[in-house]
Formats: sequence, structure tokens, C-alpha cells
Amino acid sequence: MSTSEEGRPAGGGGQGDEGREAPAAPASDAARARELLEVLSGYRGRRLAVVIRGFPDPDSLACAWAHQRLARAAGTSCEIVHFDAISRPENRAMVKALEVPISRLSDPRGVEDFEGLCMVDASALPLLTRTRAPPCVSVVDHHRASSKVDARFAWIDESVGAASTLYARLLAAGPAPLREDEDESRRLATALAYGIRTDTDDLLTASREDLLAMADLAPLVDPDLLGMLSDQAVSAAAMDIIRRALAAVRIEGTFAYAGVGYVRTEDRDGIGLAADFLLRREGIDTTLVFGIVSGTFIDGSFRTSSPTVDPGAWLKEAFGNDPAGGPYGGGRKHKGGFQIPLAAFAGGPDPEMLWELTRRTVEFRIRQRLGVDAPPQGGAPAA
Ligand SMILES: [Mn+2]
Repeated sequence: MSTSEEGRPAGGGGQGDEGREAPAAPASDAARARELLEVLSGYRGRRLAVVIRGFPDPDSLACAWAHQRLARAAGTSCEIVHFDAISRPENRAMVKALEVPISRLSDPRGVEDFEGLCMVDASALPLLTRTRAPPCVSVVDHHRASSKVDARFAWIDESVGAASTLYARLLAAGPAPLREDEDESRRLATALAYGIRTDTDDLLTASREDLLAMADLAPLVDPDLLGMLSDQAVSAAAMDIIRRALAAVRIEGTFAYAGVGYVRTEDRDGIGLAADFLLRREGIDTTLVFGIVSGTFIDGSFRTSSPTVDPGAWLKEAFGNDPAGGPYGGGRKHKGGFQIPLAAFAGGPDPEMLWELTRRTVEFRIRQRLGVDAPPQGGAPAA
């Protein structure tokens, strides 16, 4: 039912995809746009939401906004909703400066008020497993699906660096292309360009498709705004997390990992920044940084510059599956992440001991996965 245009099941991972040709023919973009609009037009007069998974980032925000525009072109209104706070200051700046029309649902069960959900930059919403979530209408993503994708429209293309590239193509091929003389178009184009930039390390890892989409957006992009968003300073909290990662880092061959202790929800993205930073160390090609976020779950970021390491597969092999059978995280070419709930262990009587246990367990899983037998020498400070 939910196969992508390439004729492969959208949910089927497994086979290597490094050498796959990008499906670039403009005709098939037009066919996809038509198909998505037809599905969306079936929801006229009904409540539809596009849901952002996890902490909203530039790619997911831009895609959700583009999706809303496509829905409007189909005569359907579609609300953009998210659950987690926007933790990174530059992402808050993006929402504010570009006026991204989002609203936060404090309770996941809020989705029960909608008649259909659309997913962007993700193909599953684990948070909603305990809700009576309405059916999934569409999925547009560039991550390998970790489970079967059940949606009326699905387009998953792992060859692109950002889902914003896919939405830029859908918009260009659809009935409501972005226009230079329209304010929303220019702001949305800037958001999509920012999404592509942030997901491709400032275009360093961009694919041909990402660059082509960037070129198409260029005439509409506000360069001052894009520059302002890209130049956001690293927050003091993120600096502190990077410092803690440097102090605690352990090295096994070309692999560096560090536990950074407790991290506030709003500082969570410091973990990813620290993983990025450790990757710049000479002789290191893969990093994992983890901490306890909001006191309730273990959160980790995985980065690799190695062509042979698959972040999603690596994390699954190291940490296994959750009780529902799904992996704790996932990833794409160069980055991945995971969240493991502390469940009843959260908020216990001894936070220091809980961190120590967490750190030692995660490090044990890492070393087990690396095939290192003896624990490394020297103790890392319990941050
Ligand atoms: Mn993305």
C-alpha cells in the first residue's frame, strides 16, 4: 500500500543505498505532488495536523510549514503541532524571525482531536503509541524507516541530506509554487534553505538534489535572515556541555564517547553539539555523547564521518529494542540519536548514583559493541 515511487517498500531498510541514483526526473515530482494533494484534498473541512517528532529543528519546521502550504493548495487546513519544547536558541530564533505558525500540544493525547496526522522528517511517532492517534495521512522523510510505514502517501528518499529538499521539490512541482512577490513564500523559502543547510553541515555533505533545491530557492531566500540564523552564538549551556564532554571523553581507537551528566530539556541540543565537536578531534571518526535529559531519559547523539558506519544500525546493535519492539533511536548517513526512558528510575532518591549507573551501563554497551573487553583505565569525572 505504502510504496514510494521508486517501487521499493517505504518501510524496507536493509539494503545498502550509497550508490543509488537519486530519482530526479521533474515529471515524477509532479506526479508525487499531484498524489499528495489528492490525498490532502480528501480532508477538506476536517481537522488535519502535521506533527513534528521530537525537538523541532530547522528541517522539520520548514517541512511542516511547506506541508501546510500544500494542504492549503488542496483546500485543506492543516495545523502544525509539536510536543517537545524548541530547545535550541537558534531554532527559537528561526520560529520567531520567520513567523513559523506552530503550536505546542502539552499532552500527546491532544492528537485525538484530529482526524488525520501527517509526518515530516520522520516516519513514526513513538510518543503516540499510547494515544488513540488518528490514521497517518502522509510521510515525507529522508531517514531510513525503522518500522513499516503505513500512510496513504509516503515518500522516503535516503539519498537527500534534508527532507526540506523533498518539500522544495513538491512545492515547485505543485499548484502553489513559491513566488518572489509573496511574503510567506520568501519566509518559507528561507526556512527550507536553512533546513537544508543545517542538515547538510552547511552544504558540506549536501547531495546533488540538495544543491539543486538550494539553487531553486536562492532567488526567494532572504540572505540577511539566513545569515543571522546561521550565525547564532553557541549558548553558555551548550559550551558547558561541550566542556563536560571534553573532560569525560574516552577513546577506543577512532571512537570517542563521553557522558555529560544531567542536562536540562532546553539545553538538550548541547549533547549533539558536543558530539559534533568531538568528531573534529584528530584521529577520531565516530563519536557518541550522552546524558540524562530532564531527569527522565537517557539521551544520546551519535556522529560519524566513516563511510562504513551506519548510525541507526550501530545504535540498535548497542542498545537493542524498547519493550514495544522498536529501536531506541535511529539515524541517517552521518548522524543518529537515541532516547532510553529511565521510567521508574527517574526522580529516585540518589541522582548521583543514578547517573553513575547510567554512565557505566551506557559505556559498557558501547564497549561491548566495539568489542573491547577490558574497561578503559582512569575514571571520568561524574559530571
Ligand atoms: Mn532532517
